Amino acid sequence: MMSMSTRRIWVAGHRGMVGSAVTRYLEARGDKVLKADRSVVDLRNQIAVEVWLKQNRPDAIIFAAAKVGGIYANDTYPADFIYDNLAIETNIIHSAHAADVDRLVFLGSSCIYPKFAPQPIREDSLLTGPLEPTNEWYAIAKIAGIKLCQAYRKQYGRRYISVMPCNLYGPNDNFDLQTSHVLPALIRKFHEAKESRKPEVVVWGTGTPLREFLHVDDLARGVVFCLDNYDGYEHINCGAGSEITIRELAETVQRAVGFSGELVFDTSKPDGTPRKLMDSGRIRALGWEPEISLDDGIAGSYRWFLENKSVSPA
Ligand code: GFB
Repeated sequence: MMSMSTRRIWVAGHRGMVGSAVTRYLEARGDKVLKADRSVVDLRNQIAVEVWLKQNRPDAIIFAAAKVGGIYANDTYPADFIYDNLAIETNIIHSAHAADVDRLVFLGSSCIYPKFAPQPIREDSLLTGPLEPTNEWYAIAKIAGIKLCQAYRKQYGRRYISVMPCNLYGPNDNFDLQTSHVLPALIRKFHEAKESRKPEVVVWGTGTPLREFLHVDDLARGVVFCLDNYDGYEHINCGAGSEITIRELAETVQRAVGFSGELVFDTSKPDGTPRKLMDSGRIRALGWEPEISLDDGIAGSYRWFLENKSVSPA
């Protein structure tokens, strides 16, 4: 294990929801976080990434940079999701090796697993069946990221690992109604309906899909925990361990926001995968577990939205 006080860690994607949570956590522990703004390094540009990494030579990389979005964004911009993510992954992982960075934690998503994988989904379900069509472009890119880490481990002995989170939420989430994930979208919809005294809020799909939600601060602890304690070839799941239907989630957000109108389900919108609860037994056996309940996390996210909504896109 590296010395805690002297580590210089590059958090790629430090402005995003995951990267900013990891940065907060590392800095609170006394680690030195290296940051590269988009204006300095476009992560899709191979030369820019290679030059920056050779100049800065971090002790480790937390790879939280990605093109991300909810079900509509994934389904509508497949080229952006597959191209941007593949480019960012090949550039960072290859350049990390070229700059002799020996430790890297790549972050994926539970959508890498087959649409109808046995639940709860174990790590060895990867590549055992067809993917969910609304996000297969993103999923294929994330599977490629796992395989890149494994390839550089197999060929060069690099200690590159991959962590798969479930659906995430928290500070710095994207609250744009077209491109966001369900939880921030619902916070915004219920808040705006309450403010303008609308009689109803529209929830996409049937409300029956099940999702597993983890607060991003719990994930940040999990990622750094894996940096310090996990060095396996196989990726490792990091989830909350419980699931909730979209209808139950909508009712929970409704209560947190204090909206008294009706829920209307727009079944012309896709449901996506019916269920994706991960088996996080391996990371729990190593010693990590989530600490933030969904109720507390949603209340905190609503507060964050109220304090920051002027900077969120309409
Ligand atoms: O969070 P979400 O966009 O992503 O949608 P996925 C989850 C579920 O919530 C779907 C429903 O069944 C949506 O139809 N939903 C209801 C809504 N109302 C809304 C709404 O207002 N906005 C949104 N966005 N959804 C994503 C993948 O899948 O999950 C990504 O596309 C990634 O690749 C991410 O894996 C974690 O859970 O369906």
